[in-house]
Amino acid sequence: MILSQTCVFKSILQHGRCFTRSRFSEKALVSKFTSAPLSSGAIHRAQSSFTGGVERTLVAVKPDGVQRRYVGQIIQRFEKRGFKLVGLKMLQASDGLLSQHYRELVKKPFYPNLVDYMTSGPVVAMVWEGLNVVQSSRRMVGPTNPAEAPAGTVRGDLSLHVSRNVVHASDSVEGAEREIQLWFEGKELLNWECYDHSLTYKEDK
Ligand code: IDP
Ligand code: MG
Repeated sequence: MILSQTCVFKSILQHGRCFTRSRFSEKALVSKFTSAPLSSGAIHRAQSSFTGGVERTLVAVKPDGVQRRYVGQIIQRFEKRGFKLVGLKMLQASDGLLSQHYRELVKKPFYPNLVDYMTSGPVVAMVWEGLNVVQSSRRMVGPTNPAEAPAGTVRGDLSLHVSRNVVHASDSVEGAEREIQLWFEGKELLNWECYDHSLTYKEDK
């Protein structure tokens, strides 16, 4: 098993080397794995040759999603769509973090229950990057109330009740930037180049 994994890994490395010696040289690869500053839209646009619409968003698998072992499925949906994972961690959210994250909701009657829910177990927080990722991920996640969420959305497929809706996704570009800064340190976000970039994007001339 270990031997075959090693072989596959070696073959990927060898393939990467001969296929893309100039574009993906080891030196270039290493230089791409630097940590990204948080407000790094401009940096990303500079590194990519397409312009506009490249965003980052915060997606978090909430404690019910983690307990129900949906982390892998949720990650897979974003990977399959073509988005790039640039940050990932599991953490126990604190009351303080949540009061900032949900600052518009602190006066709502359901807020205490929301905090109990969100602190009931670990959360898996992620930052995804790509074209229009904020709006697209909201559509992939579905409406807040799973009863209204269409089949095919994360909430529509995996949840039933508004107080246990499995996943969070930022609702605007500005909100995403604020939330990413709240949940991640700059050094926890990686700038890296996807080998399949040209298969998912039409590059500007
Ligand atoms: P969103 O997660 O779709 O952006 P928000 O309105 O920002 O929805 O609410 C944040 C979270 O608060 C929801 O995902 C859900 O967990 C919880 N929540 C919102 N409305 C209610 C409610 O009426 N009852 C219980 N929990 C709610
Ligand atoms: Mg929200």
